[in-house]
Amino acid sequence: MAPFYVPTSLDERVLRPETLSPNIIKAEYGVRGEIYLEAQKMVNAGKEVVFMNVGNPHALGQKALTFPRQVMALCQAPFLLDDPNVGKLFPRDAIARARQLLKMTGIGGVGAYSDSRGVPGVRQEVARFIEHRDGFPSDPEHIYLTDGASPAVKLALQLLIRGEHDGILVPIPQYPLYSATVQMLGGSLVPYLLDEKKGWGMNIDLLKESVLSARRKGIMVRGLVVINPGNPTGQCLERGDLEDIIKFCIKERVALLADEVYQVNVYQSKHPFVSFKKVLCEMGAPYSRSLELFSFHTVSKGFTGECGQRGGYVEFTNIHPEVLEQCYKIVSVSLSPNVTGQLMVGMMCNPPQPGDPSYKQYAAESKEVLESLGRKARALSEGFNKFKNMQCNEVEGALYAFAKLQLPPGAIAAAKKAGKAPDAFYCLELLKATGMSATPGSGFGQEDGTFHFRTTILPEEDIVPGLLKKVERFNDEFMTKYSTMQSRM
Ligand code: DCS
Repeated sequence: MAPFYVPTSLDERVLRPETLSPNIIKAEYGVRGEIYLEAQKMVNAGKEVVFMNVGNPHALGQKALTFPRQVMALCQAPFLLDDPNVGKLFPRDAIARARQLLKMTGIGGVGAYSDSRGVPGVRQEVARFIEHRDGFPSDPEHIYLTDGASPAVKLALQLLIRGEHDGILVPIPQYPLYSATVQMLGGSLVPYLLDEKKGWGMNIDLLKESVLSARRKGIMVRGLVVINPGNPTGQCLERGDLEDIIKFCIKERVALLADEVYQVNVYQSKHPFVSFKKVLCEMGAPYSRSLELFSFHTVSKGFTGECGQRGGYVEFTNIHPEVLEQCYKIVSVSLSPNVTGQLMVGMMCNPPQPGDPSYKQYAAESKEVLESLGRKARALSEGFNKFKNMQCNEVEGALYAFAKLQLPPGAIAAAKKAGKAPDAFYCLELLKATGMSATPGSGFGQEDGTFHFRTTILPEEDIVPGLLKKVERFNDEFMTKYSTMQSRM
């Protein structure tokens, strides 16, 4: 007999769903939820699935830009730099950049922990990029490099949330990183609605109402999340909106979390991307000294699309110096962001310049990626708008089409019977019929009584027309089936 008690059933495990923190159980992440798991099962059963639920560019065929990968290859294998043939295999500027980056990382190269805030030289490259983009100074001391934008968002939320009485204003619909992280940190989500009829624009009056209603419940609103360009909604905010948001934050004493990870993914010229930092600086004092701003960016999107490399950054503006010290302490607990991701950030911020040997190829590759995304954005939204009971706002930016479904009561009843949200029911049927894995609007939050689904615009261009045809056929059949059911009910 064992000298200690051996548990015999799962009910005796230390860790069971009912013994976990309720904040873990309550957190939801619909982008990889039920539909995604079903899609995985279909793949395992040998069926063809197009994963349109995640904005994961390379997984859907977007090619890595040549220059950053050449530099990365040399940084990973620095002995190649001593090879007499290196000049035949790599362009001069890639070799020079690899040497420069390896100098920045020091003797340990990509194999050593870096400073917990990131490699100082790369933080300088980020600061120079921001200065060039916005036309205002940026201090590398106020930039932290992170493993993609996600940990940077988490860091800002950790600073803001002390408990359930601290609230964060999050757009509805939103990218569920926000709702899930607020939940996991034990804070309160304070939703504010985006206006679908106005191209998913922000309405400051609705924002104020949300703050007032939260305060009535004893919640102290400490942060506002704005995703621009929007995920899942695809809108690009106008400059005037940004000014209003900045004034609102200062007046209501909330910090602003500016999620600008899609700043390069803009497909029209009516609403070009402009950063919150730039607008804030242009508004001048006292605004420019008042707003507490966190700005996020990543290598996962844009024409780099390097999600797997996990590189991102946060720029802190007007954050109390002692809070920054606490931030440094917090990131130090995780030792170091991954170093290759940091180098990717450096190359995103400091690409080849005109006259450099790699410039032409870099410019051609990035232009091709963006133009193709623009064509796909238009094809999908225009296609969806032609389908029965479906409407989709223009995809002005980001990587997604977010279509509204007018579901017949018969479909809503069938979903209820199946124990599913109506748009999850639609997405599941869509997946089974077409192999297209989309994400239901319920995964992002939506106005009560409305239904949506999100697809990324990333699939390779030549499969888009075929995909649209399949969706149209499925959608027609679905809507007809459940409209007739409704009349028989
Ligand atoms: N912010 C927004 C608005 C995002 O859409 C994403 C990722 C992130 C932050 C975090 O990205 P990284 O951590 O990779 O920098 N977008 C997810 C999505 O909606 N589909 O795929 C990933």
